[in-house]
Amino acid sequence: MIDTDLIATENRRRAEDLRRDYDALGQQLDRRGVDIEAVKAKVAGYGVAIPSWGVGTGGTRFARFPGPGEPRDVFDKLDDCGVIHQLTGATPSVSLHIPWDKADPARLRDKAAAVGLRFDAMNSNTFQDHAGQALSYRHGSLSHTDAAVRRQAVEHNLECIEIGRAIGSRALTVWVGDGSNFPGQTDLSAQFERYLDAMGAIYDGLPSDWRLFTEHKMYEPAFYSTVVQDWGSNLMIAQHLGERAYCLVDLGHHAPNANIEMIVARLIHAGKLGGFHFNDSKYGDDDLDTGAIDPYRLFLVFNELVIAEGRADFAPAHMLDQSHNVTDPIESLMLSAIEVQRAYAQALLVDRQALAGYQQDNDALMATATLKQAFRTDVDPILAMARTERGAAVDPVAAYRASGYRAAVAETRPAVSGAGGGIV
Ligand SMILES: [Mn+2]
Repeated sequence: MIDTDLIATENRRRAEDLRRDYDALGQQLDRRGVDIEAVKAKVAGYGVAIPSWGVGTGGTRFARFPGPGEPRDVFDKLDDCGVIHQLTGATPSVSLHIPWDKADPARLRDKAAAVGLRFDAMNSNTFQDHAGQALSYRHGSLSHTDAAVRRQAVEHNLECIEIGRAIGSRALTVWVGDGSNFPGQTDLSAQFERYLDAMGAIYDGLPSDWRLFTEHKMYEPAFYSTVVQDWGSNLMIAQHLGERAYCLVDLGHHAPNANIEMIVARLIHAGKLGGFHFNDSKYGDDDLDTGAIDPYRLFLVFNELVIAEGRADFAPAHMLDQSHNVTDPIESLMLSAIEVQRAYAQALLVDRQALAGYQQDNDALMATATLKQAFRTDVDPILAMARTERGAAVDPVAAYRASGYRAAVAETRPAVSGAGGGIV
């Protein structure tokens, strides 16, 4: 972890400027009828989960170029996640991936407590074969034509639930690579029915206080069709399984130009929005850093979430899910968590009353200008003030670099080979 004296010293250097910026923004928001302290309190209460796999260097199907000090196991990953939360105060939980993160549950619990984290949703993995596995997922898992393969995939998911129960998780996320690469390769309807049947067996094993998330993806690794291709299929699954089944929206898993904020609104309407995997993309499922390409879209998604905030039982799970190929993953994840917080803060600034009036009057120009006013507001002082008040860093990347954490862990974590594909 980072020396708290170093964080305090770094923050002291920036305290005076931050106070001035915060007060100026507070006056501006006051003129707009917004209480800056109320916005800050909401931002401070917001958290986004870190995926354990995110702290390793990602890659493409062509290659992976690992950086220094790559985490060797789940305990190293928890150390890195602890640093991210210590410096941002925005990432209180970690989402584990089984079997990559399989370890003694008691040790996992102890380690998480030691670094100030808890566990978010469990992630199963039937999109690749694992050591010691009896049957292959080459041609699918939960929708495989062979009932024995489907059974094996169901058993794996039930094991993920068991591990999750032992470490205090309350949700299972299922994403499968099942689909087809050629027209005619699979009976699209029969494959979906096999998938639903297998998911039903997993749902039956779900503890009563757990939620089950299914994640749609348009393509990849199957390139012609995927069994959970889009939000329509995903909604059918959640409605078929039952009230504890919800849809997860990964921002990268849609066709280019898809109106994701409208998909979010529809899933909210159906009471089936389970949560998000945040990332950004330019061309496809690029897994770029959240907010790197289209921060306005992220804001528009949060605009829908803020509208729905007051709804009963509305508690979507928020997680980052992105691949860091050329940056230090800790730095990318810190900035991405802040980008998510920023979108939330901006969405809180929308003048709802004015917007409703413009919508009622069909004043398209002023309606969209009202959203833009909130989006254009520089909320950095709110985010930084929320961080410093809880002992996190005003400037997390500067504090992280000053700490020398990466060089220090590189001393104890051996360099790893970058050979082979690194798709994550
Ligand atoms: Mn995802």
